[in-house]
This record gives sequence, C-alpha cells and structure tokens, in this order.
Amino acid sequence: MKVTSTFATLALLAVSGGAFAQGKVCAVEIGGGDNMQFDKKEIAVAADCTEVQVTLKHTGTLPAQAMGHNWVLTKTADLTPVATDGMGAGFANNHVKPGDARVIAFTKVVGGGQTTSVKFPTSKLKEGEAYSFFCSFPGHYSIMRGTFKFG
Ligand SMILES: [Cu+2]
Repeated sequence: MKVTSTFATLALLAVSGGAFAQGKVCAVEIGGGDNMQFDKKEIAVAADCTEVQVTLKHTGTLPAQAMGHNWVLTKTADLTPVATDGMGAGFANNHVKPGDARVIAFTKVVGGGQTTSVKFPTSKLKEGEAYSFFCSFPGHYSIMRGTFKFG
C-alpha cells in the first residue's frame, strides 16, 4: 500500500504540472533483428515512473515490408485478439487496428537499421495487472513477445 500511495502522489503531481511536479521518465531499449526475435523477454518498469519511453531498434538489415518490427503493449489477455486484428489492419496502419482501445502503446513498424520510440504515461497501467509486449507484424507475435511488469 505504501508503494501505491507514493505512486498516486507522483501521478497527481505530474498531472497538475505545477511547480512541484516531478515526473520521472523511465527509458527502456529493446532490439529486434532479422532473426525475428526481440533481445528481451521481459521489461520491468518501477512504480515511481510517471512515463515510459520505449525505444525500438531494428538491428537487422531486411526492409520493413519483409521483416518489419514494432512494439505493442497490451494486457496479456488482449495480446492474441489485438495481434489478429493488427494483421488485418495492414502495413499502412503499422499493423495496429486504428483506435484500438486495448492497445496501451505502440510504435510504428521499422525495418533494418531504423529506430523508433513511443512515450506513454504509467497512469495507463495498473499495478498487479499482467501485461505483455509483442510485435504485431503478421506472423511475428507468437515468437516476438515478452512480459511487461509494472510496479
Ligand atoms: Cu516483428
């Protein structure tokens, strides 16, 4: 309970944007290569982070249309349906269904040598909830996935 109340205080300060606001942006880096794998199986974000900045680097050389990768965050329970919808959403939508409320954060699809990032507030997350990250490029999510822990 102590951790939760500290987090709530920080979140309030961040939202108020006042002179005493102390937002803490926590940076996470992850790579994905031509071998269709992320270089991390788990990402953990501490409860005192007010925002998360995820940077995805495609460490391979293949073009985005052939071996594109993105980084998508959902509740673990939403992973498969979101990935399935993403397949149909098409490359132009970064393989994420437009306006999908189950998607907490996502990056665009990148190809070899490219880097992209996304920043989102941890107010979208709940401590104790089971989250997963994955790549929604068609055919990738069953391998390119990992656990996302908050708190
Ligand atoms: Cu991928």
